[in-house]
Amino acid sequence: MTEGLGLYPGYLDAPAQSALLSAIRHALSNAPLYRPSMPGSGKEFSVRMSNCGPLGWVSDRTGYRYQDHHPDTKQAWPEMPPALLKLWQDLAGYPHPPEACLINWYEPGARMGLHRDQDEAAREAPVVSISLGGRGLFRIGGPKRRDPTRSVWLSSGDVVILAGSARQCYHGIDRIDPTPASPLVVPGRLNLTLRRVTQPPR
Ligand code: MD6
Ligand code: FE
Repeated sequence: MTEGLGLYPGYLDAPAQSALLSAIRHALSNAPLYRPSMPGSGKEFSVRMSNCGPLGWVSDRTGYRYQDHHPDTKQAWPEMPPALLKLWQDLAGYPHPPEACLINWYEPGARMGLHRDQDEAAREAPVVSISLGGRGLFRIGGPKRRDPTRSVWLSSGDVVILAGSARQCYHGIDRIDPTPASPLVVPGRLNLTLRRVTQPPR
């Protein structure tokens, strides 16, 4: 067991998933998915990304960072849907609102290598993740890359929280089940991760 890992299978019911999908589609109509690239090599990610909220996580040749605008359109990120603020309030156990919602889109065949979320100054805040559509095989290990890992399929409506020591653990998505799953009509998976980025005022 990993201290601080919270798994909430089926946290969002079908109507809540559909409503959230509509809100995310609306955000993506203003802030289209783009294909980020790796710092240094410039190799493209297989996952496409966008964000909503005051800040968004981006990656390009020059590095990983949070910024307040879309890298292609240069427009401010769209507002965070109220349903996501509510979900964070209900689950995060953290007294300040999230500032970024990273939107990841996986086509079948896309994956996300083992990584740690480390670009946030508010390191004691959890990261809350919500899955929609096709299943994804989530793998989580320990604080060192070589630590043993375990895997769990994440389905539409599932929520994962990385808090406490789990917040520092390596994790990734090995593969996507190509079977189309509601509320999406196409094969693929959406994942939303809510983050507090800046240190709250004190
Ligand atoms: C994904 N998730 O589920 C990738 N990060 O597509 C993450 O990278 C992640 O699920 C931090 C906390 C929870 C996560
Ligand atoms: Fe992550």
